[in-house]
Amino acid sequence: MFWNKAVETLERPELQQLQLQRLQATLERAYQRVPFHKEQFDRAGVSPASLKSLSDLTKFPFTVKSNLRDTYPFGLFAEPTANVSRLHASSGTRGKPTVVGYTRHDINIWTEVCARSIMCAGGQPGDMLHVAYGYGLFTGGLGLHYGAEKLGACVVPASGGNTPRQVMLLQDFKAVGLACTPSYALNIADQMTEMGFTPRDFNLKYGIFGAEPWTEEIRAKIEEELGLVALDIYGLSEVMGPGVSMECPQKQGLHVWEDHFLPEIIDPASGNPLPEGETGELVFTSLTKEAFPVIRYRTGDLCALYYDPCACGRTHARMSKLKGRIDDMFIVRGVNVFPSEIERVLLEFQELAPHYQIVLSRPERLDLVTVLTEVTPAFFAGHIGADLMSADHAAVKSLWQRIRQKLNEALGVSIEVKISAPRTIARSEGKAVRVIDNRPR
Ligand code: DLL
Repeated sequence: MFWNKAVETLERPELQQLQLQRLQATLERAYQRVPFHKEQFDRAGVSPASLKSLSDLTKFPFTVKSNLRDTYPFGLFAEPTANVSRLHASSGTRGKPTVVGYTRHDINIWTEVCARSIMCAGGQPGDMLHVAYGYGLFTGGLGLHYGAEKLGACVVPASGGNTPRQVMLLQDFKAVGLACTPSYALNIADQMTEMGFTPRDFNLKYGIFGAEPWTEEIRAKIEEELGLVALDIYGLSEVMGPGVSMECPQKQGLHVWEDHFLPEIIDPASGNPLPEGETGELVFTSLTKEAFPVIRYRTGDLCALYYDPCACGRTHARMSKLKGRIDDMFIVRGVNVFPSEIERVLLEFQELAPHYQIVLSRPERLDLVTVLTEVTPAFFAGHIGADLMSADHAAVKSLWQRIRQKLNEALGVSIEVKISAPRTIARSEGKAVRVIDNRPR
């Protein structure tokens, strides 16, 4: 099912023609209206006229996150705030947030791509969609809310938090779609079980989960525990918010809405473009944005792009599920480790709940990585009376050894593991905090 079939199935030559026109207009807008971009273009010896074909884009300079911070709050806007109808901001772990703006036209486009995304996930006009992404400066809640309304769905603007109440609403209202982070979906599933419900007490059919990395193993858990089809949605505030790309039920990657967002994959070290199918850093140029055009924005996210049409009929490029962010990677004794690789190993263990945290410390001169895991209530109940926290307990000791061995085999380095009782690891209500970095700076 398509929200905008003509565009979503456009033949590639036509799509590329459209992209070229829009790209030329975007470069012109950025150059004329944003002093930062003019300086960057001038320094690189390019002007909007240098772009004759899509491949000329590689001559243009990148934009990076720190450029947004350095021009805080509105330095990269191409419109005065009087013409901006909405601001959003991403929290940022340190210092000031990064601020983005939308004209009315930008909001309309965002609404369109979110409507497309919901339908791509299997949503229909008339569906009830429960949106448990945060509403506020975060783009998740409001972005999908507008898209769902445009689609003709009935939106439940639950926002994040108060999980028992979310479960009650899901049960009473019988929403068919759930939109939230995958870690929050697991939290909701836990809460359902705790309140004595099974998926049959609900009416959920599909989930629109994103805003953080999640593995296929987490997908399988969510699908089993909530009884729905779990699909991946991607986006970032700088480019728009949710709805930059969306997976369809084929689960063969996320369709990038390429009539509005032009993706590239580069080698993060050299900045050179990488061929189709190779994993590298995802870079976006906006094609229709007015208030906050982005030119070759380096997302820091790692994935690959594929251009062959999908079995669903959509012709827009597909990006693979994200491997994670470049800055999420840490190095243990010279070996690069992504949290997603640890997640994959942990989820193989039936004894473990799908909640974990990775703590980085530096007790002496070497980095130490400790994975905090927790056992399922079933495992815990099976060993009642035992001091589960004690590494001497035979069942725990055996589990501990097996986890360490599997992690060692998969990652090539040894990692500390701690096992704790059910519900001891902090639950997420939005983006999960997977890595806690306690290393001295
Ligand atoms: O997270 C927008 C969003 C809201 C996307 C709701 C999907 C659903 P930011 O807060 O600016 O925007 O964070 C953007 O989150 O660069 C990725 O690192 C990460 N991210 C977003 N979607 C996914 C995903 C929103 N599906 C940053 N898989 C991005 C993995 C994701 N990581």
